[in-house]
Parts: sequence; structure tokens; C-alpha cells
Amino acid sequence: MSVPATLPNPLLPGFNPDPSICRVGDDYYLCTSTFEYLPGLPVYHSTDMVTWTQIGNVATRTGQLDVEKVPTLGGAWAPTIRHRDGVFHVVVTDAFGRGTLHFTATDPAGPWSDGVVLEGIDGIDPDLTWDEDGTAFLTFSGLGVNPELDTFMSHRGLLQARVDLERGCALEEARSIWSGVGGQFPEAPHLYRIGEHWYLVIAEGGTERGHSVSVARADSPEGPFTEAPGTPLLSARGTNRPVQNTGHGDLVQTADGRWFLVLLGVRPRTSASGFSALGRETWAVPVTWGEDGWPSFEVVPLAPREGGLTWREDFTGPLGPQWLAVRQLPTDCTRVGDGGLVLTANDDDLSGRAPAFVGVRQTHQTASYTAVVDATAGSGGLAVRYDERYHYSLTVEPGRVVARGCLPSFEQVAELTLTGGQAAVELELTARRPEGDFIAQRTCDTVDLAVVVDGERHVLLSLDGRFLSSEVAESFTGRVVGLFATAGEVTVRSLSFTGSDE
Ligand code: 6LW
Repeated sequence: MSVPATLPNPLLPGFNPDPSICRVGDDYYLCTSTFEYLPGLPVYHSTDMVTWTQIGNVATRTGQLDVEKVPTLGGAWAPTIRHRDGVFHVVVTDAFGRGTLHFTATDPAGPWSDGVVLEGIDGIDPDLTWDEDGTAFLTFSGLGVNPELDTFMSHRGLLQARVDLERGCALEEARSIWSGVGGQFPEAPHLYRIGEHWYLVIAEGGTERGHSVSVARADSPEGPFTEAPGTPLLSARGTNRPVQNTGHGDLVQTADGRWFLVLLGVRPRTSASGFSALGRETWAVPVTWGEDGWPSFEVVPLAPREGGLTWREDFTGPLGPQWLAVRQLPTDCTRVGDGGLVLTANDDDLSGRAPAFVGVRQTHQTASYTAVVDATAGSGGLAVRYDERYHYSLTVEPGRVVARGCLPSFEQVAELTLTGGQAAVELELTARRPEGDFIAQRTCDTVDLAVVVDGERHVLLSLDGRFLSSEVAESFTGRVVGLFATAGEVTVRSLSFTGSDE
């Protein structure tokens, strides 16, 4: 199928930051960051770059990533996915965990290898490419994220080393290469042989409002690189565009020879200085190559797929690849049976490091989730989390439902007594456009926590959504909405979703 001239944007809604893309024939594969969540590193597939299906995850087994111990913000940072001679490769940083890892697979849906640590590579955002002789180059950002090294949290600019992928090691001391035009945090390097040049595409300015894409080129993969006139060539900084923080780009050539750049961005709902509930998502723009051999990128448009989305999960079989758990696999705290999804509580609640929680990325700004929860054998319910510090939840406990808005050093609680002795309780979590005067509307959304009893909807709390946003939580991920248990076992009979970008 052919790729249209313009694509829906966001391309992958919901928290899908640091996208990397490759093409094999008429098939496109995309991989994004997942930090402390498992399974890690989703692999999406498309044949037209419009419709994407998650076909699996790179990290589906304990040990591939060492996320059990990583702090929030750590874990799977910034993969690069490439294909060569029938083998798919993903290089990625397990930040504060195993370090720089190299995974391989012959089937991108998996299984993927256990992941080999690339010794001698100390940094983030690894990119993998090969020269004409088959020599593998790893180009990366020299931000130290290994707490055991003296480079920890120092930044040495962009670095590069030849690597032996079979032995899992650098073949030389990493050398400095072009690191942009002065923006902070030069990172996300991707190196390509295009025509007679080696092009280096990087991010600089930081992943917030100053983010940008810069380009340079050289006659050799090692440089010296000459930057494009006018670089950075893409940024939303200083503008009131609806898509902000644009940067961290990866180029792909379509089967018919055209070029696109996939990249990350956020969509603050009210203004460029607003709050982005969904975190950093994946976007895509067409690329035009000038007579001078330099690329130019179109402005990233906000053009969500029309019609919204509705789905219902009745938990009659294994959870799909889109389901996430925190520092553990979904199967470590859930099983399917007894008429639904059974969650078994552990010692953590939602403020803990590894709660008995499984969820999916919030993909739409206006969204409603309805869960039917049987908590006769425990306590638990429905929640939206950004991380263990920022989460809103509805918990069914014996004889009552408790709504909680949890922030660092603040908590708001409301409850509803259940008198009907019903086994299953209908919980509803809704993110909607904020109401009220001008200042009241200067947030991303209002989150209603409600219970439906005998068909009557009781809203227990209506909370400002700005605290569960990229700009406030600053924990690199995005909202994940899901189910949890805090005592005993909880059976969720169904979870329904309706979303739109109205
Ligand atoms: C990613 C890097 C970044 O490795 O944040 O701020 C890291 N920019 O490119 C995680 O997304």
C-alpha cells in the first residue's frame, strides 16, 4: 500500500516518545521508549504509515531490561530499530539499569534476544549503522546514566565508536563528533548514508519547549560534519503552535522514494505554555530534499484521526501487547479467569514502586473509561497514573468506594457508601475539557472520578488534570489508565473506552 502525502498526527497517540522507524520492502516498523514499564519497547507495524498495529514488544521477559530496580524516569530510553541482512536490530539504553543494550530478532513481532550489553559504551540514545564494508558504528549521546561510573550525569556531547555486535563491545575509545549548534543536551543522533553523503540528524535544546532537530553531513561516517545552513531545521520553540517540544527525529524513505521524519512532540491543550496530559507522542512530517542536498521539514501539524475510538475488553483471553505494568510484567500480578481479569495485590499501592496495576496508554484528550469491578475478595479498582507520585483512582473497598487524587504532599479523598451489597461495581474515570472561566480553563482537562449505582452516576471527585501532565510530573512517560488491586484479589469483568480529540 502506498504512503499518502500527509499522515495523521499524532501518528502514534499516547505516550510513545523517542520514536525510531525502519522500512523492509513495503513494511514499516516503529519502536518507542517505555522507561519503567514492562513489557518494554513496543514494536508497531504498518504498510502505509497511516494504520499502525502493535505486533509485540522487544522486552517481554524478565531480565531483558533491569527495570525492577530503576528509578522513575529510568529504564528503556530511546531505541533505534534497524534491519540488515534479514535481522532486526534494536539498540537502546536501559538507563540506571543494564546500560546500552543490543537486541536482535528475525521476526519483529518477537521473540527478541535477551539483549547484550555493549561494553565500552557509556551514554544514551544509541544509533546503529553500518558502512559499506559492514563495519558497525554506534553513535550516541554522552550523558552518563550509569551511577557506578564517574561520568554519571555529566554530558560529553555526541560520541561515536565502532562496535563488534557479536562480541558486544566497542572496538575503540569513543570519539567526539559534531554536537549541534549550541543547544543543551545534544542527543538522539541518527546516522544515514544518503547519496554521496553521511547525514547526521540529532536533537538539541532539551526535550521540553526548546527541543529541535539539527542536521549535518560528512563524506565519512566519522565526520568531520558540516551543519546545514539555518540549522536547527525543525523546532516549535517560541511559537504558539499546537504541537510543541518537537524533536528526536528519525528519517525513513518510503518504498516509492519519498522521505518522512518521525519525531516526538506534545500537544498542550490550551496554549503552547499549557499542559500535555498524554505525554510525548509520535508524530511524522514529510521531508523535502533541496538542490543543495539538505533536507527541509514541514511544520508538525495537529491532525488527529477523525471519529475518535471506542473499544471494550472483556478479559476472555491473554492481555494484548499494549497492556503495561510497572517494573513487572502484567502476568506477574494478573491472570485471566473467574469471569474476568483477576489482579492479585502485593505490598504496594499506587504510590509504591511496583503496584499490582495493569493499564494502557491514554490515547485521546477527551476519554472515558468504565470498569466493572468485583471486589468481594479484596480491594482495588480503576486509576490513571503518571507515576507513583501523581495518580487519581477509584478503589472499591468493603461497603464503599473511595476516590483519591494523589499528588506529592497533597491528597484529596471522597467516598460513597455502598448499600446494595452488589458484587460488581461500575467505576467511571473521565477526562474532559475543563469548564469555568478563562483562568479555570487554562489546564489540559478535568478528571471526573465517578461510580454508577443502579444506573445513577455519582461523581465523587472532579480533579484538575494539569498535575498528571508531562510538564508537571516530568517523568518522561505519559498517562496510563488501568486496573489495580491493593488488597486480596479483585476481578475486573470489563473495561470500556470511548475517546476523542474534541
Ligand atoms: C531520551 C533523550 C531525551 O533518551 O530523554 O530529553 C530521554 N531527551 O533523547 C528519554 O526520553
